[in-house]
Amino acid sequence: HYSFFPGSPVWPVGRRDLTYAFQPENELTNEVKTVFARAFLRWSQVTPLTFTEIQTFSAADLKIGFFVGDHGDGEPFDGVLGTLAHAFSPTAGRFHLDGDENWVVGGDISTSSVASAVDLESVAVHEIGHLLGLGHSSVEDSIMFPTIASRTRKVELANDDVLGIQRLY
Ligand code: TQI
Ligand code: ZN
Ligand code: ZN
Repeated sequence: HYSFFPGSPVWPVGRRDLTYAFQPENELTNEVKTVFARAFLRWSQVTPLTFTEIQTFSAADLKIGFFVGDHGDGEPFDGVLGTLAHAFSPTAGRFHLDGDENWVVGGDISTSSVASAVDLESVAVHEIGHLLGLGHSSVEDSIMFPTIASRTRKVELANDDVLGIQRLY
């Protein structure tokens, strides 16, 4: 079953057309940015929320960046595997990914020869759930289940994810 953060924080009415931006120093390719756009779309399809990329990082509601090791927020990344990414509850909007992971952006991760490959879209869909106010779920098929099998792609919202987000929004 789905869960919320303590106190069930959400993006308030009046802040439901959300903007996002990428840390400019990361210089991400359009292919990578498209993965995030697809991940946002999955949540916008089942909520009244919209997500629009803007170029002014400081002005964005949701701030996305790849970082390595200690990056100044008290939750350092740890190299390959372990922590892959973290995102904070509403309305913090910070979404950080571990730049040391072997991120898979396109192609079939199940046939990747890299044992530590991690599917970027799967992690993005999960972390956006956190950004919007979902905690972890006990339903194994759900996006918000706290573990994912290695070299697995899981990007489709389960019923449990939809029920949870529609209770919040
Ligand atoms: N990062 C953890 C996560 O996002 C960080 C975390 C632990 C957390 N407890 C939390 C974030 C409570 C918010 C609230 O769950 S992770 C997965 C999964 C991670 C793990 O790097 O371990 C995914 C990130 F589910 F696959 F294990 C993304 Cl999809
Ligand atoms: Zn961080
Ligand atoms: Zn999580």
